[in-house]
Amino acid sequence: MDALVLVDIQNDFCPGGALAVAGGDEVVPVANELQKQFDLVVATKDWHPPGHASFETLWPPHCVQGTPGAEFHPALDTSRLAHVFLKGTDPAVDSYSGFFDNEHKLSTGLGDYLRAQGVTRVFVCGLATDYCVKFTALDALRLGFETYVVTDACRGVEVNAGDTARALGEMRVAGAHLTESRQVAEALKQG
Ligand code: VGL
Ligand code: ZN
Repeated sequence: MDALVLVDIQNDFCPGGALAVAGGDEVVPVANELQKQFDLVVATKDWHPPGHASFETLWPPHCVQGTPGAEFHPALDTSRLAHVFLKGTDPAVDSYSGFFDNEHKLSTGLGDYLRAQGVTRVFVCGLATDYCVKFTALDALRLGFETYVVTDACRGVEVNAGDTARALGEMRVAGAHLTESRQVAEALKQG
């Protein structure tokens, strides 16, 4: 069984949002097309309480629970999402991965959910390549899922120039397949 995992395709990570990723909204049509090829699609949401620890250090306040910035991009097709996993809900610990918090203590339930559905391969895309997509893909690999990253359905924050390319390299070295959306149909056939 294959699953598509849509990472944090939320308003605050799109142009005009609180932590905008350049071209973040461009992943939306690609993600919508990709969804049609999967029987199982899940999504994550960055879902911080007000005053989250990360707002004092690394990031401006973003994806605050219940605010418009935390909603999915309005053009994202959410009608086929089997489940939405919330991350970053602990006020003190951040969670870049869709599977675990950054201390690897708290699970979102995504891993168990995918296993229970008989998933062996995951295709990951969304925002941002160099943070949440990267850590989601690395955890998927660590949990034993064959992991594909659909690169044209991802965009990076690029706090430092080159972060996106470096992140893709790290994922590849860790065992992820980097693929483009037009190649996904072929990869699925080879299941
Ligand atoms: C993210 C920074 C802070 C992400 C979330 O979704 O990549 N990045 N919170
Ligand atoms: Zn966040």
